[in-house]
Amino acid sequence: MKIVLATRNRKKVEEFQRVLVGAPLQLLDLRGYPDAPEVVEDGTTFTENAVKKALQVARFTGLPALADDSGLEVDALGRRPGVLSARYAGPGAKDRQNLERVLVELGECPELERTARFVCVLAVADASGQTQTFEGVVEGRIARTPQGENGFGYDPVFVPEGEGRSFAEMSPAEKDALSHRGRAVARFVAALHGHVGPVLA
Ligand code: ITT
Repeated sequence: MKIVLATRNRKKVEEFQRVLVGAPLQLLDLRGYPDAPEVVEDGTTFTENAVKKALQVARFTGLPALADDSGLEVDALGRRPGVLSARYAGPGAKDRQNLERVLVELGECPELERTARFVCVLAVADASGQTQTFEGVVEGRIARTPQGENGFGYDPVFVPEGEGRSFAEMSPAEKDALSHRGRAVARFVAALHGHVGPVLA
């Protein structure tokens, strides 16, 4: 089955290509559709935004589409940045600026209160408008300073539960095995193999 990855984030595309190796899918991405419209992410939940992205790309391309809406929820910040993760420091903000804003807002917040989680909602849609979603979550905490060079986004400050290293200090395979995206993709692949649900039937 051909499926279009409905994301403009190159790092997400790389992660999908890694974790979907071996799945019975031919992965296409938006580089092949330069005129695909920009999706306005105005939903208040990851699910709303993921479904919107997948539907718009499926309708535009006429092919099934797989979208990811994801982000970081920091408990001491009332679960922000959440759906605003990509633009927490303002429109067009760079990953480093977003991460610095989280660190500044947390300030001297003690270790035990620096709990956080990454959430990923994957939405699959087909051109007829049917959708399915799959969620993955990884619990962890926010480090005091950025550590490591791998990954993207908030990886240098996110330390998964039970680990001493940030995602950015792990190899890609180590991150994939623990990550919110890895977990959501595992659920998607299980459904694919079981041929369950409207889109994957
Ligand atoms: P698309 O909408 O085109 O997929 P995006 O980067 O705008 O790309 P989102 O709206 O889903 O995607 O925002 C997700 C943001 O959450 C992302 O830019 C990072 O800042 C953060 N994020 C998500 N997954 C992450 C991960 O695995 N590691 C680090 N940060 C992550």
